[in-house]
Amino acid sequence: MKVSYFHVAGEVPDTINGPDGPDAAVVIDVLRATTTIAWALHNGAEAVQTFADLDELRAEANSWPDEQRLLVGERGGCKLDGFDLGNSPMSVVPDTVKGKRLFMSTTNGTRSLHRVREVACVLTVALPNREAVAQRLINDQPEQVWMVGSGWEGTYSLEDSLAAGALADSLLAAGATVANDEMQAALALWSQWKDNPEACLRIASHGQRLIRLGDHDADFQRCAGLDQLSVVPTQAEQGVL
Ligand code: 3SL
Repeated sequence: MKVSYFHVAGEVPDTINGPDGPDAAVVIDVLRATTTIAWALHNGAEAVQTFADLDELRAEANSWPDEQRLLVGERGGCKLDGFDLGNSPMSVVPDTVKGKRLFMSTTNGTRSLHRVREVACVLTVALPNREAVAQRLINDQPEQVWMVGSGWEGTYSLEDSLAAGALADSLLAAGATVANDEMQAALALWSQWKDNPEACLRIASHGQRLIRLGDHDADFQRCAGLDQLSVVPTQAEQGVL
């Protein structure tokens, strides 16, 4: 297994859907979309359908029975007007999400999912389900794995690199090899912060943005909690795309 990392959707090579493209794509948005997805599925959501475009989201959600759906929307770190939930992993508690289909759009994370949508196997990962996703990849042994961060409006993000390094660390221990410099750098970042990932999330520019927006202590703790969940969000099984 060869693992590569691309910081944002815009850096993913156009060969993604050709013969040299990956067998598996893993989308990362630590703060906070892929953490929210992992916790929502863990807490009993029936599926999480993601959308880059809000009109498409509304059209699809409207075709679903009202009592079986939740609209999850965030822009600029804040909940969207008219949506049921924002993008906090603290809001997707069992009483709210159990049995519901989540229709979700966020500033950056759902764009990265859109970019990799045609890859045969699409997964999402965050720190809480890092080891579960690693074990799935180790079992399935895709030849090429491309991890794709979400960043912020096209720019690099520290926390997504951190999680790419965390996932790669587990994969390398099982024999995977590194295929690009971005992956090497992510591994170095993980090695620097693995004893205190929450501190890394807090100094990241999007962490600082969330702090400026208000009290997000619980979100930071939840997003930094390593290997707590066994859920493996996939396009095929939970409609995550
Ligand atoms: O950019 C995104 O997709 C979001 O995860 C950003 S936020 O953490 O909800 O502000």
